[in-house]
Amino acid sequence: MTAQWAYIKDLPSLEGKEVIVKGWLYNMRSSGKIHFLQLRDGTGTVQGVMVKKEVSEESFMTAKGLWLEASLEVTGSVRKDERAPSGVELSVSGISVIQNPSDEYPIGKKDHGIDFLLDNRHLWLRSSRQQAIMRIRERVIWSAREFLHNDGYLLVDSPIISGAAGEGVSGLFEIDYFDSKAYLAQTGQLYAEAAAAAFGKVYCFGPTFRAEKSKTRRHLTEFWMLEPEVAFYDHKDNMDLQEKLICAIVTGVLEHCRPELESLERDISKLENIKAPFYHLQYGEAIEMLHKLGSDTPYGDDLGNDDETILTQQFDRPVFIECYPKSVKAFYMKEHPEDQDLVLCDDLLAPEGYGEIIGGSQREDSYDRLLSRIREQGLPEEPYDWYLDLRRYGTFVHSGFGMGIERVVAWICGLQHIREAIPWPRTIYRLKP
Ligand code: NSS
Repeated sequence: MTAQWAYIKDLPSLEGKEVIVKGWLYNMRSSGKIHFLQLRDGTGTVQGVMVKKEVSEESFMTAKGLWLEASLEVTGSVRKDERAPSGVELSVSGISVIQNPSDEYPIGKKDHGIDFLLDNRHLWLRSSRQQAIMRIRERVIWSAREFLHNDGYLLVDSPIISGAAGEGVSGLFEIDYFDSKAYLAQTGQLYAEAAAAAFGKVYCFGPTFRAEKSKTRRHLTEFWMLEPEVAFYDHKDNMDLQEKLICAIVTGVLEHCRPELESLERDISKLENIKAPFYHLQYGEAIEMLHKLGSDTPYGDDLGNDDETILTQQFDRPVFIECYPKSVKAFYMKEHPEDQDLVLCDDLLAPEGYGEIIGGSQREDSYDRLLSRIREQGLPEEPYDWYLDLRRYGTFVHSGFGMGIERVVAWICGLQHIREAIPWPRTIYRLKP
C-alpha cells in the first residue's frame, strides 16, 4: 500500500502505518549514523529518525545538507516512543526536499532582541512559542463566541469605515472617502446599540483602531474588540455578563490549551483560580487604595497604566472598578442616579498586574441628556442624528461593553507585552510586516 499524507497531530492514531509528513525542518541533530529530524507541519512536531543503513546513501546525504526550515515531504512508519511528547516518532524511509534554503535561517537558537523578532514576524510565527500563543488566541475567541451564541446572542457586525467618532475625537484614524473624510472605527458600539434595539441580545466583533501615541505594553493601534450589547440590561446585569464571559473563556482555554499554557510556562493555578464572584471597587475606593499603595493620581482623574498595574497586583481575580467621574469617560455613558458627577460604567481589570481588559457601561437612554452630553463634549451633532433616533423611537435601558482580545490573550498567556498576542502587531512605529 502506498503511504498516505498525514498530519502530525494524527500520528498517534496511525501507529504501525506508513505515512508521508509534509512540513518543515524545525531542528536537527546527527550522530555519524543517525539523523534526528525534528519536523513540524503546523499541527504539531514529531521526531523523524533516519538510520544510515536503513535508507539510500543519497537520502542520508541529502538530509545531512539541510538547513533549518527546509520544506520537505518525509516518508516513514509511525512507531511508538514512550519518551516522545506525543508518544510516537517516525522511522524515516525516504525524504523528498521541496526546497532547501540557500543559507542559514535568520531565527536561530540564540536569543534575539525583540525588534529583530518583530522585524521577522513573518518567520517568528513559526516558533513553538508563537504557535502556542496563536492557538490560545483562537480558543479565547472561539470560547467567547460559543458562550454568546449558546446564550442567545446574535452576531451583528459593525462597519469599520464610519462618519463619526465613537470614543471621542482624539485618536481617530482619518481616511479619504471619495470627496469627504471618514474614520476607521474605534468601536462598533453605536451600531451594536441600534442592533440591540432590533434583536435584543447582540454582539459585534472586529478590528478597531486607535491613533493614540501610547507606547505601553498594553496598547496597539489596531486591535480586535468583542462588544456585546443587551436591551433591558442595567449596569449590574452588564457586569454579571462580563464575569460569566471571562469565566467561560478561561474555562475553555484550560480545557483545550493546557499543553500550550505549559509550553509558555504559565502558572496554571492562577488561571484555575479565576471563578465568580470577581471583586468590586467603586472608583473612589480604588483611588483611596491607590493612595495607600503610593500612587498620587488625584480623585477625578482616570487611572493610569501604573495605577492599574499596582492595583491588580493586589488581587487574585479580576476586579471591577465601578462608576468613574463623568469627566473622564465617553459621552454615551448614563449618569449615576445618585451622583451626577459619576457615570454607570465599569472597567474590568485582570489580576497579576495586567489591568484593563474590558470597558463597559449602561448607556444614556434619554434623548435630551444624550444631546447635551454631545454638545458638552463639543462633538458635531449631525453624524449622531441616527444614534439619537434610538432615543426617539422606543428608547430602552441598555448596556454593553468592549473586551480587547489581545489584552485577554496577553493576560491568559502571561505575556510581558501585548504585541505577541496578535499575529501582525500595529504600533506607532510598526507597520511591517
Ligand atoms: O475604549 S474602551 O474602554 N471602550 C470602548 O471602546 C467601548 N465603546 C466598548 C463598548 O462599550 N462596546 O475599550 C474597550 C477595551 C479595553 O478595555 C481594552 O481591552 C481594549 O478595548 N483596548 C485596547 N486594546 C489594545 N490596544 C488599545 N489601544 C486599546 N484600547 C482599548
